[in-house]
Amino acid sequence: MEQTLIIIKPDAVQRGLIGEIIRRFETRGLRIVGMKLIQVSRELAAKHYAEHEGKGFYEGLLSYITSAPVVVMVLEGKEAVAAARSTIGSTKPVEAAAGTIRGDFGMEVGRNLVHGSDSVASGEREVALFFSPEELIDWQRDTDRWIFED
Ligand code: ABT
Ligand code: MG
Repeated sequence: MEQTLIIIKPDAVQRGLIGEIIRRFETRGLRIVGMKLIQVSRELAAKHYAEHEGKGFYEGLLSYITSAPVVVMVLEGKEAVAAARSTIGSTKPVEAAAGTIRGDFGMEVGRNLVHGSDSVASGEREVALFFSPEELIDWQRDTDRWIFED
């Protein structure tokens, strides 16, 4: 089953939006298979954002993501990556559609509240970076047949 890594970033945690953000993914129909509150180290942040190393915003990105605790979650479901990205909204919050997390709560790209993996391959890489296999729970949710056709 497809998995995506979600990070509820420091600004969202500081602003008391953890519950609101989890609620949106839960009600969308994605199943939570892993979840924890962590302080991201510089080493982990550098691995997660390796593709942006050398870019102008890289240092700011690392200091932002390491500045306060974050909630990391693994969400599972058919097309979980695309579903999570559409719930999150565009990278630039001012361009994000109303009704998305960034469109409803964000103003700046450097304070964009939440991360979701951008492809199935990124999802696999990022889940393995943040979670050990024992931290992920393979469980059956009774409502799944009312959310997914098969
Ligand atoms: P993430 O979910 O954080 O990966 O954001 P998203 O995938 O929507 O956007 P990408 B392109 O992956 O950007 C990663 C982070 O880098 C920041 N950024 C990006 C800038 O500050 N300036 C830029 O010009 C670009 C392209 C925003 C993203 N996250 N944060 N914070
Ligand atoms: Mg990204």
